[in-house]
Amino acid sequence: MEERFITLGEFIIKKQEDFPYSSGELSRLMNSIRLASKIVAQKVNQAGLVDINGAFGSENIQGEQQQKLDVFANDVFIQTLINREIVCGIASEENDDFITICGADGNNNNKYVLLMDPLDGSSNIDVNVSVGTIFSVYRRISDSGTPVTQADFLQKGINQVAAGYVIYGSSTMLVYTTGNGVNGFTLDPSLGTFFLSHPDMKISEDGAIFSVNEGNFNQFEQGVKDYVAFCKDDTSKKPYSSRYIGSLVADVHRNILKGGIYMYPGTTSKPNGKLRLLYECNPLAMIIEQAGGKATSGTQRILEIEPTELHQRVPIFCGSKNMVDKLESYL
Ligand code: AHM
Ligand code: MG
Repeated sequence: MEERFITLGEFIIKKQEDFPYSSGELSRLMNSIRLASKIVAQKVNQAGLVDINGAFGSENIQGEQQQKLDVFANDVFIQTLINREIVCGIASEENDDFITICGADGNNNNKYVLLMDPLDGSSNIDVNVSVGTIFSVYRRISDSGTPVTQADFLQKGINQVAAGYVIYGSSTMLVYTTGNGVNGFTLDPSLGTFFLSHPDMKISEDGAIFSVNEGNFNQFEQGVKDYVAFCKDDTSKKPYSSRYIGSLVADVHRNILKGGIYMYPGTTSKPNGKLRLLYECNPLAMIIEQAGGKATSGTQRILEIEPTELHQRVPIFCGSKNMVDKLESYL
């Protein structure tokens, strides 16, 4: 079969065959994410009908409560994983605390935990702009058979076994890595099947796009201000293009494909910025590094930060390697 016709399901099986002694748990986990993302994609595509059906979070004309989409996405991912008894714990940006999962027999024998932002950028739904799901998988460090602990989730990003995102855009795409390159799959909605569309994704070393919320400019540290000024400098060459969707997955996905830098720096009012280390920064940093790029907090490689709390925030600068190097030279 030619490569362009490989489905995500086939790809997952093939990956497992490369490791004949694997238990297949990670494959089953990826298959669950594949299923959940198709369900969420279908719902996101109906979002434009909310004026007819009743806005998410409000009552519809039948007097039924419409579930908010980010809550819906959270429930779908959690339920899919619980039903298939694949992970021993889940932490979500939507939940204050992590969830412990036991099998039907009450055992906690599964070895992976999943962390996720089930619907990032959900405020963009109302204006028909791309949103995404971000996920991150770790091997538990507590003993198999015991309930998971917070320490299972507070691991450095370098320990990730897999990471990825789903972008619900003009097409739905699932992009993921298991630490051996990055592959992207596009959903054919007529078949409900993801096909390998972007094998071995690489981000170029140089890029011409910078993505940052310049509304916060006055609150950036001087080095970030100077780097933004460098990006706009047209005296020696064409200035870089500014592109900021305000939907993290979409901004990062574009920069991976086109070359660029994404920045969410600290500000005077929010010194650690806005984005969460465990649900957003670590998985995207793994993807970017696996694609040949770089991700830093400005002082440290994102993947080497020791997490201290589930909802911890960190500044992030990520994308094309030479652009991130240049940014660092200003800090
Ligand atoms: P959310 O997790 O509450 O959806 O917020 C995260 C989003 C990202 O998708 C995006 O990059 C960022 O917030 C935009 O923030 P801002 O509007 O401050 O630029
Ligand atoms: Mg988010």
